[in-house]
Amino acid sequence: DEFQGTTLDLKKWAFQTGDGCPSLCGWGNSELQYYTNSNNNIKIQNGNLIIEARQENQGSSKFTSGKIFTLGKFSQTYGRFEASIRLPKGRGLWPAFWMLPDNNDWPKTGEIDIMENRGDRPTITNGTLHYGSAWPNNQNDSQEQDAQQDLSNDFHLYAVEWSPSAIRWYFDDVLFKTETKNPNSLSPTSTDNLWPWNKNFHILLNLAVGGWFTGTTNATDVQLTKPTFEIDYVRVYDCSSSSSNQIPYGTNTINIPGRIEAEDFDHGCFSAFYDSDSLNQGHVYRYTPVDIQKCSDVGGGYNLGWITDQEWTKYTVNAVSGGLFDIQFRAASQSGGGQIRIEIDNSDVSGPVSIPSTGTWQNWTTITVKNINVTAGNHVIRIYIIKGGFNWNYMEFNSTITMVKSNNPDSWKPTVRMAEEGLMIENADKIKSIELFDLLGKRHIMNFTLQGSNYLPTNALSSGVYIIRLINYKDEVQVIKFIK
Ligand SMILES: [Ca+2]
Ligand SMILES: [Ca+2]
Ligand SMILES: [Ca+2]
Repeated sequence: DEFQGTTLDLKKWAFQTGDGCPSLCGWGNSELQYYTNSNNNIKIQNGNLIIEARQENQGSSKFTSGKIFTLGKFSQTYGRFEASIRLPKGRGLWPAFWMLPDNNDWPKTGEIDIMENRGDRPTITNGTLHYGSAWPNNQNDSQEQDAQQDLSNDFHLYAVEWSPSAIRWYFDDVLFKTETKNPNSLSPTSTDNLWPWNKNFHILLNLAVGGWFTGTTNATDVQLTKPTFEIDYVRVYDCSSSSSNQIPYGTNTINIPGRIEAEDFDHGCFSAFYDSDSLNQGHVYRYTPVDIQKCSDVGGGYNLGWITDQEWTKYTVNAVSGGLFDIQFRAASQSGGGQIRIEIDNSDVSGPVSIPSTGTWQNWTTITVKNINVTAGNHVIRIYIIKGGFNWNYMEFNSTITMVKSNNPDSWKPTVRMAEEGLMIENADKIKSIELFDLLGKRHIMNFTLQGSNYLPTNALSSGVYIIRLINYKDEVQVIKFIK
C-alpha cells in the first residue's frame, strides 16, 4: 500500500478499536490509549499514512490513538515485508510494525516484530520474535538496532526477509539480526512450538501510548513530543510456489533489437528464474531469490551477482523484426571460469559461452555471440548458468543484417538467417542473382537462377563486413550489409 488518495483503503486494512477491555484491558501491556477509527487518529495525507496519538479522554483512557491490521484481507507465508517510516517521538510512545498469524494462539503460534521503538529512545529500534509456551512461559528474542540518528527526523526503511529456513531484519537494507530454524538460533530456547513461522501471517501498524515496553505506565509521564507515526508505504514481496505465473517485469516491452537488462527478468517464482538460495543477497532493486547489486559499469544500474551453477533467469521479449543478431553479453569476473548458454524458446542457440576473467567483479567486458537467428514476434530468452563465478549486467541484441538500399523495398522482403551450411536467404518470389562482396569490392560468391530459398556458403569467410546484392526477375535491386 502506497497510501495514496484521501482515505485508508479498507480493502487492505481494518481498524482495531477500543482499549482491549474486557478480555485484555490495556492490550495485556498496561497500555494507556483507546484506539479509534477517527480521522484524528488515522488518516492518509500527502501519500503517507499518519497514526497520531492524542491527549483526550475516551472511555477510561487518557489518550486516543490508532491501530490497523490486514487480518482477513491480506496475509502471506514467507517473503519480504518492508515499510518506509518516520517515527514519532516522546516518552511513552510505542510505534510498531509487526505481524501475527491469522490463526493466533499467542505466543505459541509466534509473532514477528519488524520494528518497535520506545519514544524516549529516538535512535533505537528493535526486531523481535515472540514464541514459546503459553503465558507466563512465553519467550522473546529481541535485538536492538542503534541508528545513531534521530529516527523521527526522516523516513527510513524497516524490513524483514522471511524464508522457510530463516528470518532476517534490516534497517535501511543493512542486516542487523538473523534467526535460523536449523540449527534453531532462538535465545532463550524453547522446548515447545520450536519454529512456528511457517504459516500465513498478517500485518499490523499501531501507535501505543504507555505500556511495559515503554517503561511508562502513568499518564502523567507521557510526553507527546512528536505524536505522529508516519508510514510512506508498506510493500510485500512474494516468492512462494503459489505465484508461479511467468509474466514480463515492468510495463515496457523489451524489444529486439535492443538491450535486455539482467535484473529485469520476468516475474513468477520457479517458472521465471531459479536461484540457489531464497534471498536477494544484494538487497536492492527487487526482492526475489535472484541476487542483484548496484553496478559500476558505464551507465550504472544493477547487475546480477552471486551467480552459481545451474541458476537461470528468463526474459519475455518482442522481436520487432526478425533476422540475424549479434548478442553482446556484458559480464565481469574476478577469476573467470564462468560459462552460460543462451536459449530462445527452449532451444539452445549459443552452445557454451565462456566468461573470461576481468580481474575484478566490477571490471566489465563484452562477450559477443555471433549471428543468432531470431524470428519476428514474442520469445522467451533464458540465460542458463553452466558455471557460475561472474556478474552480468545486460545483453544487447544488434542486427547483423541491415538493408542498405532497395529500389522497391515494398515489393520484396527477403529474410536472412543463419543455417548450418551458411547464410540462408529466402524470398516469396525467385531471386535472379545473389552476389557477396567484401568492403574492398572483391566478389566472393555469385549465384544465378535461384529458387526462393538459397544458401550462401559463408562459413569459410573470415570475420568482417560484407555486402550482399540481390536482383529479382523484375530487375529490382536490394543491397544488404552482413557482419560476420
Ligand atoms: Ca539468492
Ligand atoms: Ca544466486
Ligand atoms: Ca543491468
